[in-house]
Amino acid sequence: MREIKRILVVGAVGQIGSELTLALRDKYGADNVVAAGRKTKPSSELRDSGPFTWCDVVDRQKLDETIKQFSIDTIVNMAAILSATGEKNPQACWEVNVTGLINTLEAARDHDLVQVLCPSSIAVFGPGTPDDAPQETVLKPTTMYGVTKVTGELLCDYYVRRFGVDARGLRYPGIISAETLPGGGTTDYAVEIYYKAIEEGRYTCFVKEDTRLPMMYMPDCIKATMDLMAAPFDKLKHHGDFNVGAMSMSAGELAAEIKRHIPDFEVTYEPDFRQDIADSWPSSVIDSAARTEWGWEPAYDLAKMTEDMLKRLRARHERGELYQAGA
Ligand code: AKB
Repeated sequence: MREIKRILVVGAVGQIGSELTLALRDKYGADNVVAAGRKTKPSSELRDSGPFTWCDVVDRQKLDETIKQFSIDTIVNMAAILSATGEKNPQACWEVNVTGLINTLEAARDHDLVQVLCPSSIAVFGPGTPDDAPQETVLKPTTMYGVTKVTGELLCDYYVRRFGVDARGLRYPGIISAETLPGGGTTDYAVEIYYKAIEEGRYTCFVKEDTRLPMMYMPDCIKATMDLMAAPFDKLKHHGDFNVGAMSMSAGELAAEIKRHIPDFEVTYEPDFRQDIADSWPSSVIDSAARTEWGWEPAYDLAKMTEDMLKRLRARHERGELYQAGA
């Protein structure tokens, strides 16, 4: 496997991109990881800790120029429209998630890139998938986001087989984090609940109490992503579609865990259109392929994550940062 030297992270201002970029800068050197945003203003940490540029992954010409300008050999494509926003604007979801992905894969061919990382999601699953989703299973999603992610997985595998492109991806579960808020996903309630617990002591949850979904804490998400990027290509039997599990809990269990730290915390449940999306996804995933092929092992469970989330959010609250975050 050729060595990764200069990485472009597109979608770097988003929930995963913003933390992943900083972790990649630690590992590969700050000057070697270029963060690219589309229009959201980056945090000063992201902007000042290494190169920052503007690049919309849907714009192939701009992508090519950025690759040349910074001598990029690896792209991490974190640009995506998530499930809830995708239902409001399915065409934009297809455009960003599929056209953006094809641009990344074609750029990999044209510029002979070392690797491209193209994330997938548990949204590839649908009502016909078993509740504990196996690696190989029925992929018939009912959301446009899910349709784009199944397409993305198939495209990655096609480019690996047909053109020898090193394309990789994980099926992210709901990602919970204390720095950048997610935007437009169905699993967003699992992040918002912590912010509201700290700021207001109450939360109105948009899915039912017994809604159970696979989730993961951000440090595990970063570790999974970087471990997959570092895995020897010839050891991989799968490419764009690794299941990665960490924890699975209902909204009620999540609320109960927060209440152990904040006993007066009150949660009410008012399901909206996102309930149907959540109901179409499995409760948990079987991730034996990731464990066998590149040694995946999560470090955080619900209790450990909750302790850390509350500690971090309390510190941000004391610095007056949370209301600005808009949760
Ligand atoms: C969403 O809820 O849309 C995302 C996802 C599970 O990919 N967080």
